[in-house]
Amino acid sequence: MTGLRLFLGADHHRHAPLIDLSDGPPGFPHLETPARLLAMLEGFERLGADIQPVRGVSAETRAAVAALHAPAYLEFLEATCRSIGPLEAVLPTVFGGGGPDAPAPVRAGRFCREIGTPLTQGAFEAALNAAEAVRAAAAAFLEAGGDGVVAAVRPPGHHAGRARYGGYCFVNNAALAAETLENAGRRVAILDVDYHLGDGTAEFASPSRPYASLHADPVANYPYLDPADAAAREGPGRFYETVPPSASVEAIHAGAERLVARLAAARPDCVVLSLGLDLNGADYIQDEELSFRAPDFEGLGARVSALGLPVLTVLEGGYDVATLPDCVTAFMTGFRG
Ligand code: OKP
Ligand code: ZN
Repeated sequence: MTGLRLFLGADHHRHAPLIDLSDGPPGFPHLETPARLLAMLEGFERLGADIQPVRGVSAETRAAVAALHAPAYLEFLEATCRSIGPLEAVLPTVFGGGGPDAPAPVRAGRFCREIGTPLTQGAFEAALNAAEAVRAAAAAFLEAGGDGVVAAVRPPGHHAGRARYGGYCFVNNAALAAETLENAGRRVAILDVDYHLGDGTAEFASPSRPYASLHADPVANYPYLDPADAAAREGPGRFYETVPPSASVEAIHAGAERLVARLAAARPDCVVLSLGLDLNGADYIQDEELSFRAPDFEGLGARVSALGLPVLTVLEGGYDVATLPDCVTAFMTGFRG
């Protein structure tokens, strides 16, 4: 597959959480690992992609992240990560309490609503480096157009809100990509095909920056939203397609087709694709196991390409390391023909 250009957040391994307490104690080996990005890269390598490693973070990217997220939130992340030793982690212990001088785990509960996302020494560094790779990808996309540009990054971003982290995410990479393209005068829509609703990205959506998401029920699955929470429902600039646990592969493809048509009707001139590969029913992340499997991503990619618009891709979830390469090749085959 020619012309496929990846911008790799090469410092991603600085964040390697060990224990995943998402389902409570005793926890399981954390799913959001460096190995999962390597597995996705393996898929892109099979497709002959040109992989450009991006290292560190520039002052421009820091400023762009500061324009996207709340100052107090970024200060908390930076200071807390600086205080963490190697192999240590910070998880929230108290939710919504404590003052500015409270211990880090208490402060964490002001910015996070769950205990599955450990802050590690390198979490902020890795998230900023992902942002750097996203901005490099956006610059290449603005220059070349087309749909061959991918930001190959972790940690993922679509659960990160303006002032909150969680769901393995710290900086909203898709919103950052959208903002970068908008600053260059583009009209951007965000399409998210991860198994999970991107509640963080939903926070950054508006009628002028529509967000369309295909996902499992966000009340029965992470982010386990309160049904009264607006993010759980469609609204101005938010288009949702919920996949029931019993959905056939054909029904999932049809859902993607409807969603793409609705997003295209909002008339963006380009699309940021949040590409999660965890619709794969072999993925341990699923609370409601779908019948969808790696080869079925080809049909999903084909539905996305029906947008007929230039697409800048940003990677999100996908945790089944054994089948991730096949998920990537299948999706890209359908997507790029
Ligand atoms: C991040 B992304 C369910 C565990 C859920 C958190 C999931 C975060 C998903 N048994 N843990 O959207 O892929
Ligand atoms: Zn996901």
